[in-house]
Amino acid sequence: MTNVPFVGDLLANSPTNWGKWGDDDEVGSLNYLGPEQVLRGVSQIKTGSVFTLQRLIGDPKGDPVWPGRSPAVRSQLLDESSWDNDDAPQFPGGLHYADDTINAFLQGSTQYDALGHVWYDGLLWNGYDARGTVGGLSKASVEPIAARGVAGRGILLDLARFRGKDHLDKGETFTHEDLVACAESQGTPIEPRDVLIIRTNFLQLFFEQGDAFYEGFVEPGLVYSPELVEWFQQMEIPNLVTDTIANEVTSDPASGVALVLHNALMRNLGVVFTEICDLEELAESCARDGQYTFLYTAAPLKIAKASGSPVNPLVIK
Ligand code: UVW
Repeated sequence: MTNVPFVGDLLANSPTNWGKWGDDDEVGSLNYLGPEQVLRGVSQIKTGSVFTLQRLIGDPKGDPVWPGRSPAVRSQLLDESSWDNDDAPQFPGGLHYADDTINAFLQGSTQYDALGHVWYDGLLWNGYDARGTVGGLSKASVEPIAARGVAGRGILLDLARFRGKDHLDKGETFTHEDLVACAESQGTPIEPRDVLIIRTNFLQLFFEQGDAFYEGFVEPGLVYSPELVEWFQQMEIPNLVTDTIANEVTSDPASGVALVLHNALMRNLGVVFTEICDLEELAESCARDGQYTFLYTAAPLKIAKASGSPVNPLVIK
């Protein structure tokens, strides 16, 4: 641990998009998704097939979450048994109904991260003061992302299939060059402003291994390099979507720094992160018909001051 550099030193010369969309901006690279990008996404629709990318909350087989977080707990407050006695609410005409609550980490299921979710050096996206996160994010919360919504051309990059595997392995890394090669092998190159949707199928191991899944927890994923950060900036990538818990290799193999890309891409470039997606049905469909691009849409929940929000992204092919 002592030899691990401070992330701010590692990223000292890393580019930022701070100020690019004004001093008040809170949605970062989503600004790249204007009306023409929405129409470019719509132009990919060929058959009208719809795919939802959210994982089930309350899956009987378990909910994969970042270590230290716990899955959502849903509680039933009212059901038919509530009327077995006289203490249930009574309504004229005999109405009965079900009510329930959910107690959940906002980052404990398929989710959008707010741009203010991570930081270093006391500054978050666009240079906002990290003290503004105390008691809730006063800047760069998920609320402005939820208010604008996300729509554009999405491209599935099936890294597991590209590498001829069922799923990527613990700590397995890939670069932007691998993403480009994967897209070429699928027959459709990545274009500027594409929403990148990366399939590793790593979470299959969560369902196969149970508790052992968390032993020596290191997810596979994109690995930091200055060239990768530059590529994301030049390609004007608005949104990085994956089927892993944290969208990148957990610990940078070269430096040991945790979640470097959260800072290099999210904090510095304003690339919005979407995590813990279920891409299996979409990937099967893409492999079957060879169509890897589509309309991608998502609307996280409007939660004031929140650092993230559950979401059920929608893909239409
Ligand atoms: C952390 O930032 C720790 O996790 P995530 O982005 O997966 O919510």
